[in-house]
Amino acid sequence: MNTIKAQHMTDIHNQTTDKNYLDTKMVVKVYGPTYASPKRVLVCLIEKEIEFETVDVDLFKGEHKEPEFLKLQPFGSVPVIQDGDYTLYESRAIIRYLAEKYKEQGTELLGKTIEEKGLVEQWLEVEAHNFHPPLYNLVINILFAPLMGAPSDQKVIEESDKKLEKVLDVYEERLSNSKYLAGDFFSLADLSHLPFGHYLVNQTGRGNLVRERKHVNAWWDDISNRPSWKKVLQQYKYPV
Ligand SMILES: N[C@@H](CCC(=O)N[C@@H](CS)C(=O)NCC(=O)O)C(=O)O
Repeated sequence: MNTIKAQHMTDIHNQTTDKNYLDTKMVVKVYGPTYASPKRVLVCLIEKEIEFETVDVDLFKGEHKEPEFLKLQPFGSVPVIQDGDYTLYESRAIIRYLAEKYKEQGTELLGKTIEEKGLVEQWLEVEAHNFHPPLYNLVINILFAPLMGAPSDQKVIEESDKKLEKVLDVYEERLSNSKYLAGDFFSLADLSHLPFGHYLVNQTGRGNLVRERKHVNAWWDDISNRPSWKKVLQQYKYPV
C-alpha cells in the first residue's frame, strides 16, 4: 500500500491533504473509498457528521492481498476502518457501530423504539441476504468480468435477475405501506442499499427493475438524492 493517498474530510465539505493536520488530529480512517462496500461506510459517516479520512486501496493491483493490509483485514477485502486504535471490518458491522457510537449527532439511523430498531435490523438483514447476493452476482458478471477479461456466466445472470425481481416485488409491497423500509424514517436499512443500488439503477442496464415499481422507484429517488449520497458519488468515483 505504498501508493496510499490519505484524504481528510472536515465536516463533509472541505478536503485537505495537510499532513501535519492529519498527524495531530485523530479521525476515523476508511480504507478503499472508491469501491461499493466502503461507500456504505462513507455515506454513514457523512449522515452522522463524523470526521474521517480515506486511504486508497487498489484492488486491481492486488493491494488488498498484501501482508500489510491483511493485518487489518485478514480476508483481504474493503472496507476496514480504524477509529483510534480500534479496527473494524465488514461494512454493515461498521455502520451499526458508527450509528450507535455517534447516536447523539447527525441523522438518527437506528430507530427510536425497540420496535423501530427491530425493523431496522430486519431490513438490514434483508438487504444483506436477499437484495445483495443476486445483485452482487449481476455486478460481478456484467461489470467486472469483462473488465478483468473473464467470461460472464449467463446462467448466473438469468437466475440472479429472477431472484432480484422477486425481492423487489416484496419491497414494492412494503414500500406501498411505509415511506422507508423500517417505517416513516430514513435508517441504516435504506442507507445500506445505496452503493449497490447505484450499480443496479445506473450501470447494469437494469434500471427498469426499479423504475417499473412505483413505490420502489419513489423510495430510490428519495434516498439516492440525499445530499450525503450525492457527496459520496461526487467525491469518490466508482472504479466502473
Ligand atoms: N461483506 C463485506 C464485503 C466487502 C466486499 O465485497 N468488498 C469488495 C469491494 S466492494 C472487495 O474488497 N473485493 C475484493 C475481494 O474481496 O477480494 C462487507 O460488507 O464489508
